[in-house]
Amino acid sequence: MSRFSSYFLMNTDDVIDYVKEKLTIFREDAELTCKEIGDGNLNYVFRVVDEKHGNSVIIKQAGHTARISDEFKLSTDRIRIESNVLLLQDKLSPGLVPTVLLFDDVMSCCAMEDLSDYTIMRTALLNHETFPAFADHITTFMVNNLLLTSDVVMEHKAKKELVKQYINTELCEITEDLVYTEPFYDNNNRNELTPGNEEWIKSTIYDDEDLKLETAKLKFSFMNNAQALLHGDLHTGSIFIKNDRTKVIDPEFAFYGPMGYDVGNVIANLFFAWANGNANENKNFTEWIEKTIEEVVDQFKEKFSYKWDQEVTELTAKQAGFKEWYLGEVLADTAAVTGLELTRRIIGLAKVKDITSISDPDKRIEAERICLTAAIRFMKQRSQFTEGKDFVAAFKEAEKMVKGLKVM
Ligand code: SR1
Ligand code: MG
Repeated sequence: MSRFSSYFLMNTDDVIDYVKEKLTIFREDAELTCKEIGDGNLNYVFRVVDEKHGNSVIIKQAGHTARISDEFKLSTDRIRIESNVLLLQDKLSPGLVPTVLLFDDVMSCCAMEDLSDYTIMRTALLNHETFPAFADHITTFMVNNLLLTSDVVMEHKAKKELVKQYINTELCEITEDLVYTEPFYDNNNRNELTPGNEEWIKSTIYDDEDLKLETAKLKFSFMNNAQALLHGDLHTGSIFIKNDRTKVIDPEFAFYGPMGYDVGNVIANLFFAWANGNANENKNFTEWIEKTIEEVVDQFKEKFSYKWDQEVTELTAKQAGFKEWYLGEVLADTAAVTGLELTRRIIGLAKVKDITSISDPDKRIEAERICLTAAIRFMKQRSQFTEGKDFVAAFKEAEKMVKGLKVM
C-alpha cells in the first residue's frame, strides 16, 4: 500500500518518494534533490530537481494551519481550489499561469511546472528592475479571467455552478478580517504599527468614522457581489516574471467576488514598489511604475470594453450605456481596493517587503504616510477614479502633502 494513501505533512525526503511514485516526468536513473522554497504565508512549496538531467518540478502542499501563524486553522481544500483555478485560467488566458501536472486530494498537494527561470515580481521590483510587457500581460490575464467568468458572458446556471464550486469560506474570512476590518480598528492585537507612526495612524485612520463607514460598505460588497471568479490575492508576490513573460501563481484565495478586488491589488502593490523606489530616490524606477499603473488601468478598460463587445451574451447587458456603467463600478471598486490593500499591508498583520525593507526610520514613516494618505482618498472618493492618470495623481498629491508636513 502506498505511504501516500492518507494525509501527512511531507518533508523533503517524503517529497522525493512522492514524485517517484506519482509522476512520470523523471527518468529511472534520475538523481533527485529537494528543497523547501516557500516564502508565502500559507503553504509549503518544494522544488525537486533531477541533478543528472536538469528537469524539475514544484510540489505545493497545504497544512491544516497557515505557515505564518497557527492561529489560522484552514481547510486543505484550498489546494483543490488553486489547482482547478489554474487549469481554468490556463484555458481563459493561455500562457499566463503555470501548467498543473497533478492534483492530489488525499495529500492535499499539487504538482506544477517549475518557474525557477523567473523571479518573484516583488523581489525584482525591490531590485528596481522594470518589465515593459507587464501591463499588457496582467491586463489580458484580468480581463479574460474576470469578464469570461461573469454573468455578462456565462450562461447563468453554469456561472452559479462555478460560484458553488469556488466557495472559499476560510480564505475569504482571512480577507474579510485582515483587509476589510482589522486595519481600521484599534481593538485587535494583530495590527502592528511602525514605531513613530502610532499617533498619526490613530488620528488619521482609527479615529476616522466616515472612513469606517465606507470600509463597512466595501466589506459587504466583497462578501455579497459574486461578480466574477477572482484570483483573490493578486499582489506582486503572486506573480513570476522575466523580461518578456509573466506567470500568475497562487490563486488559493479564488472565489466569486467583485472584479475590482484583483485590479486594485495589482495597483496597490505597484504603489508599494513606487514607495520603495521613492524612499531610495530612484526616479527612473518611480517614473516607470507611474507609467505602468496608468497602463494597467487604461489597458484594462480598453481590453475589457473590446472583449465585452465580442463576448457579451446577456441580452440586458447589451442595453446602451450598461457597459459604461458596469465598467465605472469596476473602476470604483478598483480604487477602493487599492486603498484597502495599501492600508492593510501597513497597519495589519501581513506586511510587504517594499515597505519593511526601508531601513531609514524617517523614510519608512514617510513612505507609510504617503501610502495611507492616498489610500484614504482611494476609499472615500472611489467613484472619482476613472483613468490611469487619476490613480497616479492621487499618489503624487499624497506625496506632496506628506513631504510638506514635518515628520513627527
Ligand atoms: C494569514 S494569510 C495573510 C495574507 O497572506 C496571503 O498572501 C493573503 O494576502 C493574506 O491576506
Ligand atoms: Mg499566496
